[in-house]
Amino acid sequence: MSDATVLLTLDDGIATVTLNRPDRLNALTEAMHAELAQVLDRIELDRAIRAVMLTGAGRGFCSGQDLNDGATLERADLGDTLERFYNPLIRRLKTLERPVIAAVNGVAAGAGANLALACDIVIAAESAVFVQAFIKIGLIPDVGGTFVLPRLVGQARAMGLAMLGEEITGKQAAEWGMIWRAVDDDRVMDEATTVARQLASQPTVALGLIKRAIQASATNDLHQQLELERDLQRQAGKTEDFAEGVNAFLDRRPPIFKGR
Ligand code: T3D
Repeated sequence: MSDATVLLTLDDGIATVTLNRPDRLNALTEAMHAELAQVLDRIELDRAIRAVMLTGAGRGFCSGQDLNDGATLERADLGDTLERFYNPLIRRLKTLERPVIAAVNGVAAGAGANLALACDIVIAAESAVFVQAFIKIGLIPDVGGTFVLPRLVGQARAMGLAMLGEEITGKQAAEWGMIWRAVDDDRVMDEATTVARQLASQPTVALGLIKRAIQASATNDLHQQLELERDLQRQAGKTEDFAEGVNAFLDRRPPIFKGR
């Protein structure tokens, strides 16, 4: 059994990152943030990795900030924690030029919920729980929650989730459009792996550009977005995978994308 609080396995172009403090439902500590940052360094540098899967060991996905971790209560400035650990983590996931799939195997609370929602595709067990637990300890949703929630589920539901701190299941999250899909509890890893495999065989550069375009649409107007699409499509059109896609279509054969 590994002592590492974050595990990384590489298989056929897929990096699986497992938060590994199951007895604390994978609550995040400073040490864990440091390990996670190292794992992301490695993923960023390895171009053979074409999809990333994030999940939790044991029965939880992630219960947010570890409320026992050292200085949490004495710390005068929680903004400092966000600035040093959480905000860089979310920025890295958002700018990683590879698709990131969250396999939400169980409870995702507080920062853990919003960490999942920062991933590009979220697949959850039907009985998994998403909870904006912050208000229960006198905090506001962070880790991007106040940005992403109203965009995913609308202001009314975002307000309810944030202010009431009610739990919703993976099934409900999928029905609300908060996540991509909820599946039977025992199928969550299989489903996420299937999606990861599919993404790992897709044109990786285009997937990275899709991330950029869809994120930019949150703040761009239509004219800015049209210009951005022009610029990004120009890049996509210069890839080997675009040439392969067109040739494969004309040859009536399945394309073999190399991710470049
Ligand atoms: O610097 C900063 O702090 C700013 C950043 C803040 C970001 C945040 O994430 S704030 C929100 C922090 N998270 C929470 O408030 C969630 C706390 N946990 C819970 O509400 C519940 O544990 C859950 C709803 C997640 C799950 O409930 P349940 O009944 O399934 O499990 P449990 O029995 O409560 O938890 C199992 C164990 O994990 C338990 O330990 P024990 O009794 O077996 O020794 C519990 O104390 C521990 N645990 C769960 N969450 C955390 C935790 N320990 C430390 N920190 C946690 N967040």
